[in-house]
Amino acid sequence: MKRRNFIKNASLTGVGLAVGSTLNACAETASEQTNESTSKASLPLVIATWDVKNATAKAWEVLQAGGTALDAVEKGCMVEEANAEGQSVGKGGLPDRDGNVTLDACIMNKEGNCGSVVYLQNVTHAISVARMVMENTPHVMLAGKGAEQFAYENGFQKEDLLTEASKKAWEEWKVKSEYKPIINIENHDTIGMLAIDKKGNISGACTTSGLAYKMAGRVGDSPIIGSGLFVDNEIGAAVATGLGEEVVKTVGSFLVVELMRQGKSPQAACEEAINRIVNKPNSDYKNFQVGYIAVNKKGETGSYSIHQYFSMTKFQDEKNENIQSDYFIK
Ligand code: SD4
Repeated sequence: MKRRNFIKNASLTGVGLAVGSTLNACAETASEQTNESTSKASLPLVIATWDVKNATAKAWEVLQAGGTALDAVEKGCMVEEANAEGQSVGKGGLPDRDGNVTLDACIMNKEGNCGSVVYLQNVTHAISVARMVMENTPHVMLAGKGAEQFAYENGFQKEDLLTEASKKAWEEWKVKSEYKPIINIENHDTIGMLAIDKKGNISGACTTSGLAYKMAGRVGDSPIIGSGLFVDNEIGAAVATGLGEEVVKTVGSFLVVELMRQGKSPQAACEEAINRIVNKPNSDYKNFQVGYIAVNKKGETGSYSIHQYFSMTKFQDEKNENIQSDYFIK
């Protein structure tokens, strides 16, 4: 067994996990690209925040055809971005308090490379622009006009993202509200997706229109690597949804992955990351939502949120299901 793989397996077995699969791994001829410690029966798999069966089905199609986890999460997120009926991400996303739809997205691959766009306007597929930032620039993040210009230079079309339905919702909110952004508990504005491909490699993506009716210029956790999303191909990946300010303050997705590195299951790691938010002095957690989903290198998954209004969609073993997540406030 190669030294690199020995170290990788040792980190998984350090707390007594995966002994059987480690032995199997040692018996295999290891390729640097293949994850020997993952149970073959469970691969590939894709999970996503919220009830997004069409998006996970698209990712699954890519994975089943032998595609990479990176292609799967990008193509999966694009389904929701293109869905103008959904008022969460991409086209049709709810605008900021001035009526402008501004998108944030990021993507991370098995090598630990990442790309991100913040405050992107007039371009539906923020996740694909984020991927281009990762692959075609020396940078990790482009913002605002620069991101938009970069998108046009790479063939993306200019589109009006504010649909009639979202405009109407915003106009109604203006009349009723105290001009505050809506704190997301029961609805969502984001899709986060994590996949493991047939080779055992992990990638993740996160795309959002951000908090509905946010202040102009506001950026949340979703495009911030380590907060909204983190992938470590040796350990696992995590992605967040909910009130981005709280996720950023605890660097939530990085925390979940680091807790898995220390031996916690994805479920226990998500729970601990939520506990960090809830247990902060004077935490106002009863009035906001945060949820995490996570996957480890073995293909085990977990999800946890503060409130019950959260679920995870999972496509694995030919089954595409939406699973109610466990939650903190019972
Ligand atoms: C944000 N985390 O911009 C996003 C919003 C979200 O479900 O996830 N809504 O803070």
